[in-house]
Amino acid sequence: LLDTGMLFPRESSSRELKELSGLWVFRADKSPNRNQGFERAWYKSRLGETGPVIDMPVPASYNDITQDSTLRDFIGWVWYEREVVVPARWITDEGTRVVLRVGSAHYYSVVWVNGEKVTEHAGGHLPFEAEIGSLIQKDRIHPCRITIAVNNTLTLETLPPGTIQHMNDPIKYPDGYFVQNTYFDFFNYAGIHRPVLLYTTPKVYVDDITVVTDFLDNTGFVRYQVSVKGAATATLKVTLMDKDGHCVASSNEASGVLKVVDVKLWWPYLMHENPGYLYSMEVHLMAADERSTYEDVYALPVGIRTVKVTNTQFLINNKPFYFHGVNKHEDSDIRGKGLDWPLIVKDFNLMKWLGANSFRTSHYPYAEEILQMCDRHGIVVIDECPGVGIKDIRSFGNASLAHHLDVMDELVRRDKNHPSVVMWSVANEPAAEMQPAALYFKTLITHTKALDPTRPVTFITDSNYARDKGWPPVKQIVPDKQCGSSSQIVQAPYVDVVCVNSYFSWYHDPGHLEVIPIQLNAQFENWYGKYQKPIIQSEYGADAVPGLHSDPPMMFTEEYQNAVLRSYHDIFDQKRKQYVIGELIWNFADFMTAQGITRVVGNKKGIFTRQRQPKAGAFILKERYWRLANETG
Ligand code: GCB
Repeated sequence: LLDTGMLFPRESSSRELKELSGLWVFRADKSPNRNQGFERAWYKSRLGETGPVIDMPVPASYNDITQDSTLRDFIGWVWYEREVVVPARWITDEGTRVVLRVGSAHYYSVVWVNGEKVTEHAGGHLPFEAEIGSLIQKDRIHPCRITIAVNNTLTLETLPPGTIQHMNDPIKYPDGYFVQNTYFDFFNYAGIHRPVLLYTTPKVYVDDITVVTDFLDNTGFVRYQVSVKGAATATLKVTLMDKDGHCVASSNEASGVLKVVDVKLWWPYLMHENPGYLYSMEVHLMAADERSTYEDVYALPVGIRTVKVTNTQFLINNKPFYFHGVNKHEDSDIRGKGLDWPLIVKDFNLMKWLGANSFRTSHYPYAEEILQMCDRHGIVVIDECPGVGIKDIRSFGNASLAHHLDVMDELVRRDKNHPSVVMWSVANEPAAEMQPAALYFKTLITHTKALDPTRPVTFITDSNYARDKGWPPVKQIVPDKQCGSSSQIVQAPYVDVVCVNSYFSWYHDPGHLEVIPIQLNAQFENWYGKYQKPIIQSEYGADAVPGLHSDPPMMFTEEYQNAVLRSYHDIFDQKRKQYVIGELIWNFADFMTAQGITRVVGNKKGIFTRQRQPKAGAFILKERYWRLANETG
């Protein structure tokens, strides 16, 4: 288990922050073995001295920034570099810790400062950091040079998994030709996707805070634990402030329970007139050693709420919560998966316009900045790890499982304190019927519950018990030759909520809208009949090319998307009074995919275009979600 915290970097009276967003120097290593950068130690001098460089914005995916298709589809190492002028006091004050933090870089990263390696990290959607104070203090060089090499190659041991296929036929392919295969449809955008920061803390500092909340009648309880690094003993003062800055509870202990009288609970959007209420937990640390005294201050937003699951309901603050929401992607024109504030705020405005109260972070952890918005606006989140496309039996191996467990550690460590996060999703559409899946998911889900006993855990399935009755699988993206004869969904017993994706009248029975009611009805009854657990329709939808029309509806038109939505909604309405606890449309917006014969410049199942303009389906959903909000909260 991880033994350090990963608190979001915040300024305070004891912490400074320097954001390194903007233009970096960049080069893709296009040498035949893609390894020249390491062989020639590009990190030792300025990147511009070892070859040609171009401007590259950070944060952004590099793929769509230039006109060069070989960069868009590049596989291998790319190199980023930036020089930073560090404030003199960071260098001269030995009581200061300087940390370099990368919000996320896809997929494998190695980081150097002034030519010395400071860290490396596997995984594309979670932050990592390195303490660099001693290094810059040693060199006493003000402009410090940060070099980050990032490799987007996916293998059977990465998450998500992928394979590199070498095409050795000289009649068909150039010498050394290879491609990256993936088992998911979104484009494998790469680069430095989230902000890179330098921040400081004192040498003795608040390393981590964990809060778990509860309430009884009008009293709220905040069980907390603060961990301190850098000294054996420190004096702490923990103060919980309400929105108006009044202290509502305090303590001098490193762990304990804060009692809040007349508690204001954190409520989801549309469930309460004041959703997303946040207290601020201010942790004030004081310590001293023979050399100096240290003071650290960190303020954590805290929402007080509970989450429980029964066999028919999902309860937030003991009230039934119905997920009427969306699945998203971090995806947009030009910047790819790069964090972009205008896009984030626009998406929140669209979700509110729609009456959406929730989303799933399909299919990887989203930026912390997005979760902070969810906390403040009361948008409920199913937090998914990058376990998407686990379709190859080799991905169930020990090394893959070990990495998957590590990723869950990192995810829970990062997101555990967000009130908006109400459930963890450990995977999307794994090949659940393969023999090793049972032990794999049992281990993974047990591990996740040990990391966080307070939230339900799920994985998302595209399988259907109706298969046992001779039906075809709901959908098959990858022809699965290793699939055993059993269609048991072996890991289902371990989840708290059954989340099912289905695309009736699309991936099979294409064009046959009339099959939706019978097939959807059977899907729900079979799953509930088998497990008596509440069900979320975690994906459904149809591609619609904006502006394409036909009546009677035909596939790919806006009318067909409308018809699919309406037909699903009729069944949801019958079942939501029983055990269906949510519906998440696939997808909020059109998104880029790899090129292929089923995708016309991307996946068009959005109810908004990639530019965030509504298709006809958005209006159907808007009307429905506002009606549901009035009926169910
Ligand atoms: C799914 C996947 C999602 C795809 C979607 C589709 O089941 O979970 O990642 O984009 O289907 O449109 O094929």
